[in-house]
Amino acid sequence: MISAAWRADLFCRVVDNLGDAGVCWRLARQLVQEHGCQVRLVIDDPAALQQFVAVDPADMALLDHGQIVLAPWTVTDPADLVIETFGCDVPAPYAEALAQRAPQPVWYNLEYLSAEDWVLGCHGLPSPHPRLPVSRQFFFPGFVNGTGGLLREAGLLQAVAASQAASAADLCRATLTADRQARMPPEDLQVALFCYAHPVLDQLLAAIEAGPCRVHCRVFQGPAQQQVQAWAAAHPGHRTRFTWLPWLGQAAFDQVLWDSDFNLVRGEDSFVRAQWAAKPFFWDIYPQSDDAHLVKMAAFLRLYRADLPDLEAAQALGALWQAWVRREGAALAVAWAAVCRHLPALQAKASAWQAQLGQQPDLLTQLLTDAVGRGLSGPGLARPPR
Ligand code: TRH
Repeated sequence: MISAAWRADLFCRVVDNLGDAGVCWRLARQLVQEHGCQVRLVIDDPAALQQFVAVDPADMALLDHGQIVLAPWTVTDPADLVIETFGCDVPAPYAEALAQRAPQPVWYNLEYLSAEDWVLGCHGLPSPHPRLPVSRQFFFPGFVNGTGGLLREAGLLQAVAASQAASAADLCRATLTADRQARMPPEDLQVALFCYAHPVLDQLLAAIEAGPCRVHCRVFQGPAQQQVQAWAAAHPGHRTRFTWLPWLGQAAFDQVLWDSDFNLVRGEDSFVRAQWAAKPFFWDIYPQSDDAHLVKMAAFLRLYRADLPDLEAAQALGALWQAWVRREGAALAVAWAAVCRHLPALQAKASAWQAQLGQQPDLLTQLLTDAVGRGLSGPGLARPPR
């Protein structure tokens, strides 16, 4: 662990939804909790944090104790470490102050996550300022060595394993004792659903209803929850059981993914958390106007399925993702049934993939190691050991 008392400025522009704020909040929290940084989260729409920060007392404490300070986009006094996320560009007066500051802050542009090959060539490249004598570094998250890795808090994998072992033991006890009725029937497949409102979501629900597994579906807040509720109301005899989740803090959000057998996730942050959950999943990738998301999804699938020994399982998973993204309702039903049949192989893959990703140093460790190499230091602060 690199420990420090650096001041870090994290810049976040909320484009839409929750992911921009979600990634930044996780990063801010990790900078504080694992690296002793004082973090200023410069965010143009702090309301985007409301839903998941305000409901978690531990997260609120970080704000109440001033360990994470929310700041408007007008700040002009740069910290020791500056991270702008997703190409959001710091304000011009801030960049000017940054160029003049001695010692000069270490400045990163933390980019979007992609499994595409070009990421390897771009990660770590400098991006000189067009006007000022200062340069920032591109920092690309990724799944393979040579990229910046993924956000992963210290002890995360151990926490996932302990939690999953405990619920497996609980379930086992519940099937053996009289409190069985209070619990999920063990034959129910636990599905967590966090997707965008989607044209074939109704068909997916119909496929789940008709599929080989009986499902208990926990549906996160958001427009998809309303869509699923409308579907459930229109199908009063449905056998699928639904739980409508309230807004959860990120820790509780993660826990739902850990506790499920299959996760439907979206965007970027929940996509990563599903991989740490080590459960089969499918990705409602954020749609882009030029269909760039299709290329991005194909790159991830190529990597994820590369060493899946069970070819039929690999095909089933790919067919499900493709049917969803291409909005092919009929293919979706076939693919869902196939995925259910191949769940053991897909579960084994999800566990192996999590372990493989866990070999990489986490994103923040990589970023701070790089920053220390570039002379990250704070005025009056001891330079930390390397
Ligand atoms: O919300 P997303 O779709 O986010 C994004 C943004 O749209 C962004 O503009 C785009 O660039 C990016 O996708 C690709 O999905 P994501 O990334 O999974 O973020 C959701 C966050 O919300 C995640 O941090 C988990 C959090 N969350 C909770 O903590 N509790 C909840 O109850 C819910 C529903 C979400």
